[in-house]
Formats: sequence, C-alpha cells, structure tokens
Amino acid sequence: MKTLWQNCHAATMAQGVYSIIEDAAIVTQGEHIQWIGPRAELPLGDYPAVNDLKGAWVTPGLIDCHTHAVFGGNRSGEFEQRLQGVSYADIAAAGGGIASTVRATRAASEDELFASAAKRLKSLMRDGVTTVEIKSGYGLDLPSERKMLRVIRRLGGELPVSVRSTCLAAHALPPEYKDRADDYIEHICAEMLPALAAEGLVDAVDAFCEYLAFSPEQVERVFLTAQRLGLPVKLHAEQLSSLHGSSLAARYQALSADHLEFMTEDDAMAMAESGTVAVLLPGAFYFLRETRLPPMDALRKHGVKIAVASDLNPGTSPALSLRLMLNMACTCLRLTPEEALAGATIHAAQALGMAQTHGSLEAGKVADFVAWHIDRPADLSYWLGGDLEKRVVRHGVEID
Ligand code: DI6
Ligand code: FE
Repeated sequence: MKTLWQNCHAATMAQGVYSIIEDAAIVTQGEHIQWIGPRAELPLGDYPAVNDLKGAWVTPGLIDCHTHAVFGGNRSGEFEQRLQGVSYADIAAAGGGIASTVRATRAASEDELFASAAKRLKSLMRDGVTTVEIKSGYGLDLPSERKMLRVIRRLGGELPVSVRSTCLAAHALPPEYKDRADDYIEHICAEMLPALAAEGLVDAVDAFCEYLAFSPEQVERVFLTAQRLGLPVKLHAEQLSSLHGSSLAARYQALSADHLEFMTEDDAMAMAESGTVAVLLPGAFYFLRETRLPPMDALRKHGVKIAVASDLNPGTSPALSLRLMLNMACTCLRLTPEEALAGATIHAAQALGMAQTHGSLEAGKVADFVAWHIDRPADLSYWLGGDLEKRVVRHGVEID
C-alpha cells in the first residue's frame, strides 16, 4: 500500500551525512521508502493514504548497535559497593561482576530471560529505537549461550523491532575453565561457534579484548573461526587499557570496535583503512566514572565513522534510553548533536552491516523512521531522558 507522509522536516543522513530537507514529503510503498524529497517536488499521483505529521522532524529510526540486553538478575548491589570505593576490577576478582550475572543467567529459564529483556527493549523502543543489536556472553557454555541467543531471536520475532544477534562467548572466563583461558578459547572455536552458527543463531561474533578478559592472540583465534564460518566480527577493545585490539579488529575487517578510550592514533588509522566503525559507549564511560576520553580528534582526522550505543548491561551501563546516551556522548565525549544523531542512525547501521538497507531516509531503504515533535534535531541530544512526543514507523507501518 502506497502511503504519503507530509507536513514535516527530515534529517535524512542520506549518503551517510547529516542533511536536512525542510517541508519534506515521504512516500512509502509496503516496507520501503519509495520517494523522499521536498514536498514541492512530490511526484504527482494517487496517494491512497495520507498522513499529516503536523510539522514534526523525521529522522531514521534509532539504532542501538551495542547492547547486552538479555541477562539474569541485576547488579545494583555492586553499584552500591562501587560507591563505597570498591573498584570494578576488585569486584570482578572477588567473584562478582560478569561472573555474578553468568550465575543468574544460567539459572534463569528462557521465558524468564525473555520477559525481563522484553521490558528493557520496550524501554529503548519508547525512545524511537527500531533496530537493536543484542549480545550473548553471560552463558559462557554451549547450552547457556544457546539459550541467550534463542531469546535474542525470539525478541526480534515477537516485538516490533529488528534484532541482530551477536555471539560474545569470549566475554569472560567461565568458572569451569579457571586458569585455562586457552582451553576455553579452543572450546569456543571447536564446539560453540560452529554449533551456534549452524543453528542460525549468530549474525556476528564479538569478544572482550582486555587484560581482565582475553588477549589479542586469543581473540585472533576467535576471529579466524568466525572468518571460516563466514561471520563478521566486532570487538570490545581499549576500554580499560591499550592492547591494540582495535587494530586487530581492523585487520579482520571488523564491522566495529567498541569502547576505545585507550586507543591510539595508529589504531584510528587502521580502523579508517578497513572501514571499521568506532562505537562509543558513553553510558559505561559515565557509570564507571572514566576520565580518559576516546581520541576524538584522531577519529575525526582519519575519518573513522563514529557510532553511539547504550551498552545496556547490568554491570557497567544499566542504560534504558539511547537518547540519554546521545546527550552523554555530547556532554562527556564532546560529540556534536549532528555526530551523535549520525552515531545512532547511519553509522550504527554500518556497525551492524546494515547500512545498505537501514540508518538513513533514502529511496529504496526500509521505511523505519520517527516523526518527533521537537523544535530542532539537536533536541534529541538535548533533553535528558523523558518521553518525547513522537510517532514511530517501522517497515512502513506505524507502531505505538
Ligand atoms: N564491557 C562492558 O562494559 C561490559 N562487557 C564488556 O565487555 C560489562 C559487562 C558486565 O559488567 O556485566
Ligand atoms: Fe559491551
């Protein structure tokens, strides 16, 4: 069915750049955008359905390209401990941190994980999110990683949001493999990834490259396996120290390297070369009270595409609003509102390998967009949370 959406302005992100159409019109046909441009240039024709957007600003549907939205339990107790001065690393060393979420996730049923994650996803969706990536990585054994990935697939099937699943089996060392990290990596490469990929549960493969997680050599073995299975890779890199995981990711044409506070200019050059997106996670930066900023100047100078995501997870970023992350990206990481919006639309799509079909308002792309009742696009990174009045269209259909 052909539908006309008019009486609006559009921030299109067409061709990957922030561009504005004042007094725009959008024609959707089924799930796709058929035409977008100034209303004065609207092709003559029959429009069986016409929607008056009442002066709204239309942006692409927001894309949260890095979340750990499926998990058991929560860690507000650790938050209290950290406020008493205990560090994230100390908590992890004492069996808390990721390990405590692994215990809770293993103990939870698929239905329980689905129900709690669905609530969190609905919160992100209230912010205009139409696409979200979700990682496994709190199971750390084949049945539990499978359980998480099945929940991730089910979320995409049952909620009006597009969901990409990333296998993050190399997130932390499970207790069964204490002091045997190489053996766990071998298990991931020989058993877990091949089985999970064969079951169609994996869209991309991620790992945590950090002194308290896995070394670049171990990550490389995971990447080689992903490559053999035909799966794209991503990497948690340079969050707490500089191991040059982002350069390693670039060598494997990673879709993205994420966090990046400790990356160097050489890493930025390698990422620019390979087209690897820099995903910045201001929620974790803020929640851990980091002080070291990602090297924004180097990223800009070398033309690395920058995305912004929530990192929604129970330990370092219990973030339920992507718009709040846009604000933090501007306030804490010094992005401009234009950069932040590109970071949650077109560059986020690229970080998921979806830029051909998502992330901008262009003819031929999927009709995922939000009509916001705001004064200017910068308002999206201005307000701190809350609920902005808006209409959300996904696959050409308005959702509530
Ligand atoms: N980096 C993070 O910020 C999260 N995972 C990761 O690799 C933290 C996950 C957690 O603490 O539960
Ligand atoms: Fe993360």
